[in-house]
Amino acid sequence: MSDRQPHPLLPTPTGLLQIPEQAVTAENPADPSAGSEAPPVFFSLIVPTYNEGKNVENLVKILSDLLTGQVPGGYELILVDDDSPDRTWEIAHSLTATYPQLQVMRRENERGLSTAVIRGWQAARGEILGVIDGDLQHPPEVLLQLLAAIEQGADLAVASRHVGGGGVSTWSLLRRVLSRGAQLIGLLILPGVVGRVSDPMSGYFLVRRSSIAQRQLSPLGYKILIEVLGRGKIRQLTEVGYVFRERVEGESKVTRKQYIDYLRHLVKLRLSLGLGRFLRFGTVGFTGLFVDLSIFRILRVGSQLWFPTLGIPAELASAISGEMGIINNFFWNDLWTFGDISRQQRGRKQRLKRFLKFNLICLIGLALNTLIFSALFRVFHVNEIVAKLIAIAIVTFWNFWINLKLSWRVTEVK
Ligand SMILES: Nc1nc2c(ncn2[C@@H]2O[C@H](COP(=O)(O)OP(=O)(O)O)[C@@H](O)[C@H]2O)c(=O)[nH]1
Ligand SMILES: [Mg+2]
Repeated sequence: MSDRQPHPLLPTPTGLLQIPEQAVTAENPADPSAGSEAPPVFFSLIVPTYNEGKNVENLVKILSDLLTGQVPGGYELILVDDDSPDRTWEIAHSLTATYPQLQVMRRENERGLSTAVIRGWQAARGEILGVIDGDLQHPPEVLLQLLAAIEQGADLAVASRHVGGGGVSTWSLLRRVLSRGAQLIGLLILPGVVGRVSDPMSGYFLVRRSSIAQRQLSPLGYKILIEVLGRGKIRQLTEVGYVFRERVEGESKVTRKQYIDYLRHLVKLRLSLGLGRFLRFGTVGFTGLFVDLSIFRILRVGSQLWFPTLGIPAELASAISGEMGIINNFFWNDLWTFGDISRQQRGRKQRLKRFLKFNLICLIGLALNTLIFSALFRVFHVNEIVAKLIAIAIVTFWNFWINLKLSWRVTEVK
């Protein structure tokens, strides 16, 4: 034990959840009257805790052994505890005498993992801001790889369970399915945000202060990474694989509420980021459905009126009306859904190329639709309307991605 005095507790920032452009340092104190003497550092790592009393000493020791001397420019650990009944904050506070790079914030007026992380970042002195769980489920060694990625220019370095070297140790099938299901829902609601990383649920990452400073953050629940991806300015992104370890001490705080908060968070972000490309695509799809059905009806009824002896066979009518639907969808998608991209690929030839690709993709989509429908309906005996809806949902998603990647390919833009 050292004979140093423990630091005072860090005051909890209040007001908006916004990270200052300039770190809180001696020259730039959060509260000028407080007379902070702390120098700036390169890296600030936040550890959110709630009832982690049994983990905290071990964690601080491991992190300090790992990082001390390894971070040019220095680092700090900020433990943000929500006034845990097991007094995690008090245990951590007593460690600050031994570990001068450790700071402790005891939050008494706010709750929740994501806001705890942001409050920690607001008080941080670093240029690089990070977060790691306080229960040792995130292997600390990976921090060195994350730091290296940042040094190589990444704005955001994410520890991921779903890239090479990553995994989830001994999760049950149900837990894996739930986790992937949550990811899929995220992809549907916020493809441009959730689709940027393989593991959007990760709570282990580093981000440049400059990428998130001055942005008004307002997360809900657990998934702070989604907030950072959604509202930050992240140009370069690197993922590093890690295996999510089992908990040895303490217990998980995840309850059903976190799943609901996650959904609410997705919707909230979606609304504040505006109607995304995918929703525009879905809306256009609806108009196409209307065009297809109306023309089909007109052709069938009309053919009986005009050519009572000949008639237009149902298949022919369906093919014609289907193609009209496709043309309708192309028109609106080119103008609206992908308008920003098509305006950069002008010219009739370019447009025709996009149209032909779109057509082809829609036809493949139709085949896929029929296949999925038939499998669900005949093999799994799903109700036919439900089977149809599932098939439409999957194919819409597929159509969207393939069209984004092929028909309106961004890389073609110089
Ligand atoms: N400050 C704070 N930390 C929290 C809260 N909920 C969870 N944590 C911490 O966040 C980390 C991850 O939580 P955990 O319950 O282990 O999530 P899981 O690993 O997904 O089961 C742990 O360090 C928890 O102590 C909270 O409401 N406030
Ligand atoms: Mg955990």
